[in-house]
Amino acid sequence: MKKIITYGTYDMLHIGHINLLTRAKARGDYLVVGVTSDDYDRSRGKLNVVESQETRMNAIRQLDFVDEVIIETHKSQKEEDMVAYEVDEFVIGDDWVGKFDYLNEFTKVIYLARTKGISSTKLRNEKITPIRIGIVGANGDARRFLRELKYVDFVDATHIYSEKKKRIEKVLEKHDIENISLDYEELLESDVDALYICTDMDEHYEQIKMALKRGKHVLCENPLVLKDGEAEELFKLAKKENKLLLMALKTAFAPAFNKLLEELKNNRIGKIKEVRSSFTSLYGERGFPKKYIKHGATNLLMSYPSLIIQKVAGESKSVTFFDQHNGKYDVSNRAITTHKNGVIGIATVGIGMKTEGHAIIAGTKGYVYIPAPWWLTKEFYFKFEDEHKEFKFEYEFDGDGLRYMISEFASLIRQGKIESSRLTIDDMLELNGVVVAYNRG
Ligand code: C2G
Repeated sequence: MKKIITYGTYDMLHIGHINLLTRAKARGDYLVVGVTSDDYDRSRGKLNVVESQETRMNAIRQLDFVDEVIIETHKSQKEEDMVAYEVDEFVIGDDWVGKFDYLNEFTKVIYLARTKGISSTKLRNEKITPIRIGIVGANGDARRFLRELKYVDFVDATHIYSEKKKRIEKVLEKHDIENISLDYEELLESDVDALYICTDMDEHYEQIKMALKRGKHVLCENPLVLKDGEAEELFKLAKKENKLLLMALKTAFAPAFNKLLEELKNNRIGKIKEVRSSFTSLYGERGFPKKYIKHGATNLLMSYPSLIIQKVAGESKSVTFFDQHNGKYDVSNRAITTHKNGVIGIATVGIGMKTEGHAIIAGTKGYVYIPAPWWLTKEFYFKFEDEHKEFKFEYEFDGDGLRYMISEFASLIRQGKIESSRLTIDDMLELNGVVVAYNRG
């Protein structure tokens, strides 16, 4: 039996894909098709894929001449698959000529002519209506968001709102935004589909509530809200309105971070016992305004270390804080959480204390080490008692990483989903809950 393998994203499956797949099948008896995972596509810079990995895989499964559909999650997988599936030929379109010659070591590499005049990009350009986003707040976060937005197609910042006109003007120096509003109501009246909220954290609760009530999807900077019950109320409202409410926590959507979570499932470090992570930033030295700094280390930073603890350890049972206060706000804090599965979480934050920003996940057989800054996850190491067994994963983390988050936000909206599997509503309630528990005192 002659086995053929080919790979692709197959976004908006079209005649070009079908032609390639039928010709691939005709070269042998058994056709294996590798469909790229969403994270793998994001890690290789394909941020504009419209359909989810499940939709794309299902479309390929419907083709009766395809014998097996697998998921492609990382760059070196092709070599591994050639051996695992005992492949006779690797087939791919000639837009890749030369790029896969290295696979000749494992199997025969065939480049087939692409079908002219059709592509997923062309279909997307014809069929996709861009999502219109309103920026709420005109500060450094807004500028960073707009810089990264350029890397994601079909999402346009069409409006910006701030009460301070001067601040809007500063944003407009570098970014073209058609409509400006000095009044939040006016923005909500407009035809934007979604809002990116990056105002002072005290304003989030009201702004999110108003936006959801007016039928807007919301991406909001962390922490989402500060007081008991607010997050629960807002997620309930989002569900009622069938709108997406997502916390802007970029790490949750980074390809390497998601790969790390996937790798942890294979039990290589044994049973996980402890997750330790920190995030410190001397905002005073970095010139941030006093108004911002006064929120304290926990409000400003705790969502990040809580994220990795939540994703690895799950639901918590208790939280104890060890904070250091200067009389006005907490300059540092350590939150120790116990979790239902027995894991201990140790999250350290500081704005008046500096420490290494790494994360460690400790298990009974070994540990994972993510070097600083772990929240811009690029690489991570599996380490063991026997240091020779150590191995490393390496990924790209482009720009500020917001592009991965924006891409996820847009693709969820397009798919009509109101929850992300990478940052679920339960995840957000748990990690916002740590901030709320501290504020409660
Ligand atoms: N294709 C084609 N004709 C077109 C468009 C695409 O023959 N008009 C082929 C591509 O050459 C590729 C396959 O269809 O062999 C899937 O294309 P994409 O979905 O664009 O996937 P791609 O990014 O090329 O994936 O691991 C992933 C692969 O390396 C390539």
